[in-house]
Amino acid sequence: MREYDSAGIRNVAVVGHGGSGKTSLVDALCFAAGNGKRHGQVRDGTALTDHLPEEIERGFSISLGLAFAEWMDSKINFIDTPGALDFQGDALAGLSAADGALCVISAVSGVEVGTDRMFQLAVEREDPVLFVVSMMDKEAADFDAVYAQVKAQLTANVVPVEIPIGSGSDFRGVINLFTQKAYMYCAGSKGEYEEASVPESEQARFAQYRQELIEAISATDDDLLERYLNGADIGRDEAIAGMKEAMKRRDLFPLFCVSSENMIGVRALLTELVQLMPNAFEMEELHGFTGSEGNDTVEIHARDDAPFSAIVFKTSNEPHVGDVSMFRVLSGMVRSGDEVFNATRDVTEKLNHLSLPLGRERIEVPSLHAGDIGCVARLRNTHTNDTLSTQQHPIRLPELRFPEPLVHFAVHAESRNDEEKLQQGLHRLHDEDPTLSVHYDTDTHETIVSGMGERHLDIAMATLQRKFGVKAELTRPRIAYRETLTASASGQGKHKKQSGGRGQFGDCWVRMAPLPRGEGYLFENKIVGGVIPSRFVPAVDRGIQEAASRGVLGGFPLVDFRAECYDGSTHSVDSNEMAFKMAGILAFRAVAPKCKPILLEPLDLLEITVPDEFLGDVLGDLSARRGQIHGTEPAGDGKRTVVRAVVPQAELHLYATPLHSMTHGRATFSRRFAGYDQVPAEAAARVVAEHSRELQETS
Ligand SMILES: Nc1nc2c(ncn2[C@@H]2O[C@H](COP(=O)(O)OP(=O)(O)OP(=O)(O)O)[C@@H](O)[C@H]2O)c(=O)[nH]1
Ligand SMILES: [Mg+2]
Repeated sequence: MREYDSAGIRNVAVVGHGGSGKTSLVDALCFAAGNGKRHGQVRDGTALTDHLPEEIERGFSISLGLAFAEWMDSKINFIDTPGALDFQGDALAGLSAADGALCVISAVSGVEVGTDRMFQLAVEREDPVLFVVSMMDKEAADFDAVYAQVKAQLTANVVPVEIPIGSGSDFRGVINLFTQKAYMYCAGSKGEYEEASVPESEQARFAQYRQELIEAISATDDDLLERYLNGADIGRDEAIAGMKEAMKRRDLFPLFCVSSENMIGVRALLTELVQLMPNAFEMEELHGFTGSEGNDTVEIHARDDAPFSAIVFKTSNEPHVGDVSMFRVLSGMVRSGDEVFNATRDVTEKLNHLSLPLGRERIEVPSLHAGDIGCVARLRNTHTNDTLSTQQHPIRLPELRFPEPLVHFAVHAESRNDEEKLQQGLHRLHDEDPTLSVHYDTDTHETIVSGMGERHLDIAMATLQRKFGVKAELTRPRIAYRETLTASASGQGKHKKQSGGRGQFGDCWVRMAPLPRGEGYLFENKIVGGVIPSRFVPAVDRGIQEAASRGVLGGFPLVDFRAECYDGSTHSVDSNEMAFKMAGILAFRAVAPKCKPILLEPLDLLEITVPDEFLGDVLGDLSARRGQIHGTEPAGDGKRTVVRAVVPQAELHLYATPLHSMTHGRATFSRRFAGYDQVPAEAAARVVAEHSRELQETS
């Protein structure tokens, strides 16, 4: 394997809507370059970057996949990302490791929701983006229509650099507008082509598109524009250089076309990726933190002679191997066997068997240069988002922020003996995929697993079974209702037992009052004159807390109240802590019902970005879910509105599904816990009845 330094490396994230042909294209590109040994297919499970059993079984990508192609003295690292929204965490991670995005659009389906989303994400990251129209061999393929859609829906700055010759089963070549040549492909080969002059029949289209391209490039540069207006010709190399610079500023987005199936346009695309995508040396300098406090910043350049630094952008757990960390070297060189420093966790790690990932394969290499992407197995204490550097120059990079989870389920092992394995497995899955998270809900006593969608969690359960042998089931999570008081009252709790032998005596008077929401519980000892000996007062407190944890309305914990113990009496022989705790319980049971208790439910704050044409539907649906709209404001692009609403969690289970169908998948939302509020009386009665039935069934 040849070595490449940063000037010879391109890091390209392949993004787009689900099923647009990303994985097939990456396979075709690597096969054409000779790095893929066969022309793999998604449908028979042989595509280079779809190799997980869950991916092969379902026929789509679930996790990011890495491969590379060596072309024109350069190495192009491809990061194939999943298009499905459920797995957008990996698409984000993939973009974060790349210097440019290749956005794939199906020639049949055109611009879709996922195309829009991934394009916006790439632009937000200030990456150059190159569009590819895929599946040109399909019968309904329509290059011109897709071009028009991109222009209307994504960016007016798109311009074709290649146009197809023929379409559907007649798609047989491409015309490159830089070289002004036609490339006619020989079907069934490794994508070899013959160069020819532009056929007579295509001359008119060619002339029109060529003019459009040269005008577009000239318009981005004053010198070029002046020469163009003076009638000078813009040469091939000048046009390419102009396009590359314009792409870096996101002033232009070139458009290409391919058929991965028939290997047409694939080689031409490799050439253009080398020519137009920035190499790793051109990476914008990054800023990392140094120093023990992490408050000094340092510039990071992709130079081999700089101190080593790398960012781990993905971890995957492989059977018989363990955790494999995939990282991008940001600066410096690293050799197999080097000891490096993980400044994020303050541990040293040894990088044994440095490798280059190529689909499921890993090719061992003696060293990696700045700018390259590599992987290493079995780091002891390194996770996704950690920065690796050296003890002499410790560096940390800002963490990539993953989206908040959108759906929550309770998870149970089918067999009770597997509970521990389930917990371990779930935590391993979280290490692989930060958008999947796990926590134990102490209110409802359930383990909650959260993710980006139903399918995300279903597939996580399949992975759990395959990798950790645990069969688990997902159920709708219980809602963590609570109770609280709305009025003050006082009363007595007296525990007295005299049944032969030593008796029990505890007696207290307690006043209870509501506290503001979120204040919890406060106990005040107002006993004067020792009517209850001070050693027994804490027992009253404990009794009240124990009773409060079981509530008064429906068995939910009662919170946000103050209890004041202000009177009582004692017995010189029969009083003890147990008896006063009982008295506390009895006082709570006597007083709390008099304090007008109410039921509280947890609420989430939703932030929904919705295209204006669906705003009415979304608002109507929110009010049907008992949501309170806190505000609406136009999103930056003038076509969408951001809605903020507070909605009871009980009304939000799987909200992603109805929102998706109401808006044809064009709305996005985030949610986070926003606090508790009173449940309206009618709904409260229903909840209480249901809960007491459940309690009876389980007791
Ligand atoms: N005829 C034809 N079919 C193609 C071509 N490229 C991809 N396909 C088929 O389209 C389907 C989707 O292709 P993938 O490569 O899996 O698409 P993807 O973008 O990776 O999809 P996700 O991983 O779900 O985001 C598969 O069945 C492919 O065989 C092509 O050039 N021609
Ligand atoms: Mg795929």
